[in-house]
Order: sequence, then structure tokens, then C-alpha cells
Amino acid sequence: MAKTDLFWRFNPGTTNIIWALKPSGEFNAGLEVRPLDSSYKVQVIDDFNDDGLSDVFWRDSSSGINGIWLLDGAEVIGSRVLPTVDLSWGIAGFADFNNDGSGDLLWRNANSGENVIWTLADGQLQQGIVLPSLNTAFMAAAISDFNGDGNDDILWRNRSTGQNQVWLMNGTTDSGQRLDLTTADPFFSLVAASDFNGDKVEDLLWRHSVTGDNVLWVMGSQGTLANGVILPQLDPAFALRGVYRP
Ligand SMILES: [Ca+2]
Ligand SMILES: [Ca+2]
Ligand SMILES: [Ca+2]
Ligand SMILES: [Ca+2]
Repeated sequence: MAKTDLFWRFNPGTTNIIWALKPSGEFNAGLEVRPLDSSYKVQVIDDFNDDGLSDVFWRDSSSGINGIWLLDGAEVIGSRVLPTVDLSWGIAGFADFNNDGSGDLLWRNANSGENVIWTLADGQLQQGIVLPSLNTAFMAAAISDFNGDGNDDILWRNRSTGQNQVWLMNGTTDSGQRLDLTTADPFFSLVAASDFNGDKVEDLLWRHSVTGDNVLWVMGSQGTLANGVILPQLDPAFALRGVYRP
């Protein structure tokens, strides 16, 4: 199982610090990693070479240059330079789409609505796979396995209408099958997709950006909303930063 550490970046600045988790459960705080110019932004932390250790995917927000640091704790054990990508593209999400143990990236073009998956192995680009384009009002709100077939799927959410649609994926290719989910008020943001009741179907946690209301959608396997559970309200100044799955 992947070891979980915390990666901090001094912002604005060039300093990167890792808190590595020791077996005792304490953090070995303050291991400084190699500095990098402040225009470089951490986009994704995931394992890109299937060694069980988290790596960092960077993107230079001024040039569009992309790179990966393969990490072992705070030590950079490998650097990879990936193809440069025009700034109209951004990372919309990540998942191991082809189930080979290395994280893959979903790119989306903010102007054209084009979508491309990069599969990665050993931190290097393997393949660029073109998916159908989609109206730019949609954002990739979650990537998760919504029908329990072992392949991660993409949940698209329309920010203005609140429409939600899942593209069921066959690994890295779009199956063409769609799950139309219930529409949710655009003021609600999807803050987590996780299996909260342990039935192996991902459930959806929504949070209202103004009122702080929280609603859990317990989902059925075919994208049906099985049950809507109202959770306690929490001051909207709080942001969900993680879901712990023991
Ligand atoms: Ca790794
Ligand atoms: Ca992969
Ligand atoms: Ca699936
Ligand atoms: Ca569930």
C-alpha cells in the first residue's frame, strides 16, 4: 500500500518540504526537497512509476512545460521531462485508467472542450488517448468507479445547470455508455466521491458553497440515487480536505 506523506510548498517561492510519515505514526517533519522556480505548480501527487511511493507532477504555468519527480521520501530519485502542452489545456483529474499501477492524467482544453488521457509508466508518457469533446460548461467533478466494474469513470458536472453525467470508461477508452445522475443545485459542489456505506458503489458528498449545507447521495450501481442523507451543516469557511478510508 502506498505510504502517505504530506507535501508542502512555500507559496510564493521555491521551497518544497515533505513531512514523511514514520511507522510510529509521527511525522518526520521538515525534509526539504529540491527547490523549483515559483512558476512551477504542483498539479498532481500520485504514484507514476508503480513503486508504491508518491511522486509529483509539475506544470510550468508560464511555459506549459511538464515534468515529474519520482520521489522516495524527500529524495528525488528520478526526474522526467514530459511534452510541453499549450496553456489552454489543464489537468482535469487523475486516476489509474488502465489499471497498471501507475497514475494517468486527464487533460481538458478550457477553450475547445477537448479531452485527452495520458497514460504514464516509469514517469514517462506512454500514450495520448483522445476522448470525445464536451461543452466547456462541464467540469470533471470526480473520477471514480461508478458502476463497480473495476474501471474508473468520469463524472461531468455542468456548473451552470447542475446537470451531472457519468461517462462509463473501458480503461482508457470511452464506452459510449452514459449514466445520467440527478441534477443538483449549482450552488452545491461535489466534494467527495467515496463508498461511505461499504457496498462497493461510490457515493457522492455535496456541499453548499453559501449555506454550508452537506448532503450525501447514497448511490445505486446504475447511477441511481438510492437515498439522499442530510448531514449536519458546517460553516462554509470550512473546506473538505480529505476522506479517510480505514
Ligand atoms: Ca512512485
Ligand atoms: Ca495507469
Ligand atoms: Ca466503471
Ligand atoms: Ca456506497
